[in-house]
Amino acid sequence: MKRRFALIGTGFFAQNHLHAWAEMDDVELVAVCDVDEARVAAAAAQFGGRAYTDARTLFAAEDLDFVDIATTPPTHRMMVELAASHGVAPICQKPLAWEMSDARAMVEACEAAGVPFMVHENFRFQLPMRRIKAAIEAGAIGRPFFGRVSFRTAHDVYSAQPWLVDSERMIIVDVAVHLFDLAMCFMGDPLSLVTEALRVNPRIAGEDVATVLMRMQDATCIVDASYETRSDHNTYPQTFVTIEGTEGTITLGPDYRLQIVSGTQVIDETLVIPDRGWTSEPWNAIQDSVHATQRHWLHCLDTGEEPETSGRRTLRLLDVTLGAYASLESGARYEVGSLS
Ligand code: NAD
Ligand code: 89V
Repeated sequence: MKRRFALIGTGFFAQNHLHAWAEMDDVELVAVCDVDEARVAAAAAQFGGRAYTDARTLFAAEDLDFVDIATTPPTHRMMVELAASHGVAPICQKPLAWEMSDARAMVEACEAAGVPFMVHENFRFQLPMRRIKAAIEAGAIGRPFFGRVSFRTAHDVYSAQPWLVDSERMIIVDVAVHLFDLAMCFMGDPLSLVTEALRVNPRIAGEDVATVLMRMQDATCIVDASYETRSDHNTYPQTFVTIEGTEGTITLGPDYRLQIVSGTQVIDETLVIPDRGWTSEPWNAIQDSVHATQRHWLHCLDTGEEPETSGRRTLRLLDVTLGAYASLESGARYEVGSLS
């Protein structure tokens, strides 16, 4: 049975969603939507589906099993609530929302409508991150007690995502949100955190360098991100990870070098990201994770399992993310859950 779906927001990153969906023979793209007529026409021409410029018109006209929402955060709540009101299951891009109240409303709308809801948070679905998760769950390093999840580059992110230039809140809610999810995936939920951040680039509105120290149960984890880190090797958009445990250490370094020290055993390998035909460096690991994320969504629709990044579970991630700003603004430690 093919699941019928629509994609809303045929902009920059949605191209990866569309390519990944096009690989799958158990879904049918019946419609695409964007307020930008040229963009939606191009998407329909390349990937198929009827083209709409208004989401309400689309939902009124189409019979859908799910909708893939790839717009920017200001429209996420409206789109998710619209989907839920039509009994259509939404998967929605990150960050889910810029306010907890909006995120809660989306989760409640989907639960009231009885439709599954997932956030397209794909960093945890990157191949290297699945390897790290599996090694930790297999007990390879014992109990983790220290972590660092780091994303540092001077890449010009603004050319492809110009909406980030004027975002009053930037690298924490757009990048660190991914890193918090990885830290929580590997080490569990934080109890508290403290944030330092600043703006280095005078031409943007928000913070572009941030460091967050999180306190987990019997562990600490540093999450750090920068769009102003100059080096001789631009590793954008790679994420580096260190997890230290009572029996060993896992390190993910530049260009997917993974080292697992487990007791006296050392595994050193350079991971190879599958070439999907439409993927290309430097985005290939993220593009491959888009496919994995979307396959997970379909698996959950088939089995009824709650997605790893369900809307409900993402409320905790958003509390951490917005709590990082609360700590930055107060100068004090943030007790996780205070905003929920
Ligand atoms: P974008 O601006 O390039 O694309 C968004 C599209 O949505 C635009 O074409 C816009 O016209 C359209 N749109 C806006 N309002 C609409 C409405 N009411 N109805 C229909 N269409 C509407 O943005 P982007 O850089 O592609 O980012 C989109 C989302 O993807 C953001 O939330 C961003 O954080 C996220 N993103 C995720 C990843 C990742 O998964 N790793 C990477 C980059 C961006
Ligand atoms: O994946 C993302 O959300 C992008 C990136 C952080 C890679 O620049 O915005």
